[in-house]
Amino acid sequence: MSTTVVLGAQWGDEGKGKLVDILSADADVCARCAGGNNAGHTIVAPMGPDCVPTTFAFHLLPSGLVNPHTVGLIGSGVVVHAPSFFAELDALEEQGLACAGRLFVSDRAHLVFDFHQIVDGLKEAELGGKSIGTTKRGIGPAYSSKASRSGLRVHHLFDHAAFAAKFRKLVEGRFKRYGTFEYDTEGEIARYKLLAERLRPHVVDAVVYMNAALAEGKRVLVEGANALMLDIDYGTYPFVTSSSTGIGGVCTGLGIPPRAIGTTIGVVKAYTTRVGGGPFPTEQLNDIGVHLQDVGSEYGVTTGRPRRCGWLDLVVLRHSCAINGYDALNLTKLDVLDALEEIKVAVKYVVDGEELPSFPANLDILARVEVIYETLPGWRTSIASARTYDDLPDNCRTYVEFVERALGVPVEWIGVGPEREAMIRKA
Ligand code: 2SA
Ligand code: GDP
Ligand code: MG
Repeated sequence: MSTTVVLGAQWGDEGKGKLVDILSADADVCARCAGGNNAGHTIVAPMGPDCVPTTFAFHLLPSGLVNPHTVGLIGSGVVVHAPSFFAELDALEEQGLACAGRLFVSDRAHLVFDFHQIVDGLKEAELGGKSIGTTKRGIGPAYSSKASRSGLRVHHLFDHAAFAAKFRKLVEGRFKRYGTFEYDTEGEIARYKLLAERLRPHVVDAVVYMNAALAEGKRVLVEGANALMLDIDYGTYPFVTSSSTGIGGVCTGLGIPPRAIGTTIGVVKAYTTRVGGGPFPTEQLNDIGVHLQDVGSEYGVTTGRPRRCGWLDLVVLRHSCAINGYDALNLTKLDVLDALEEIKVAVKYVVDGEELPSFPANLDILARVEVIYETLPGWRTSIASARTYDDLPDNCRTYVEFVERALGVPVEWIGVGPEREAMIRKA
């Protein structure tokens, strides 16, 4: 099967971008299926004749574009903020990545407008102390427009009069709900006339595109955005994003049948982070949390917000494995644990003296769990230069194998640093 899927297994920022970059060396197409420019995927790749390590931050565009021969496709399940599309494209070109002729977007993808972003902020303000902690990129409001069947899609851009009428109605609806806010509706309509022409050469019927690619035997890499615990159905609702970030979103977001999917790789950070609000049972609001944040440079790629940090959580990961059915795992940022004397891993949740059989749907129950940990010895040495599994110290391999055994999924990739070459391939 020619399609490989990379999905975040926790609350995001596991290091998906780095694996996508490595795998796209062998991919003809790298496709995004869900989310929007809320994502932040970092890649550190050698650029130019001197191979200078260069950091790229992708938000809406597929990270596989770092490889000059890989085509990027933004699928129908993605929500697209057109000005951000071009801002990101221009920034990549400035960094020396020529993307002309190899970036496409589905005509069925929904559009995110600036008023969605304003509404995102207003909704968060309404929630006060119970806010989601969104990226304020308009993601939730854009998916709301889509689900309530009043959204505008990429193809709508190409009938300007109809687009303008629908756009005015959409903005009016938001004014009714949130009160009139400052927004230049007519100015936006005029701006989108120009954006439509700029976007036109990138627009494709992504169903036709993907199915032709599969029929021709092209190697397709699907880049998951956000992660399973932020999934609209299976995450810690309502502290989630508004798309299907798991394996189901791959088929709906790209218009491909399940049988087209070959390998699914789950990306698992060797500890856990979360950015934004919501429950986080293994969070460490202490020196350990601060240490993980400092050593792991845990700050949002899109918003710069500090990420909350804690121990690895096998209850979360079992839930994630059950839904996404990973064939293999990429354990990332193992090097961040280098200095720790001992490392804890959550193995079960107990409520009222009883072990919970699974990750609970009800956040009130989740708030009451006692987390039971197993403690493993640290390795107290740098693994940053390890390039084979045998280079890793014994205690480090014990940690990897503990995770493998607990989840019943092989760890095939191990990240030991941000750079492309800092990845061990475990046979
Ligand atoms: P939204 O904006 O509606 O999708 O926010 C809803 C929740 O989803 C979380 N979310 C994220 N979590 C981790 N990483 C994300 N991308 C950026 C990054 C985040 C950043 O790579 O660092 O820069 O802050 C991401 N995008 C959305 C969000 O925090 C809410 O909890
Ligand atoms: P993504 O959203 O899953 O693509 O991850 P992000 O890019 O938001 O965050 C992951 C961060 O960790 C980025 O700064 C990466 O460069 C970095 N990173 C990825 N893998 C590793 C690793 O194995 N070790 C270390 N130290 N950093 C890594
Ligand atoms: Mg990220």
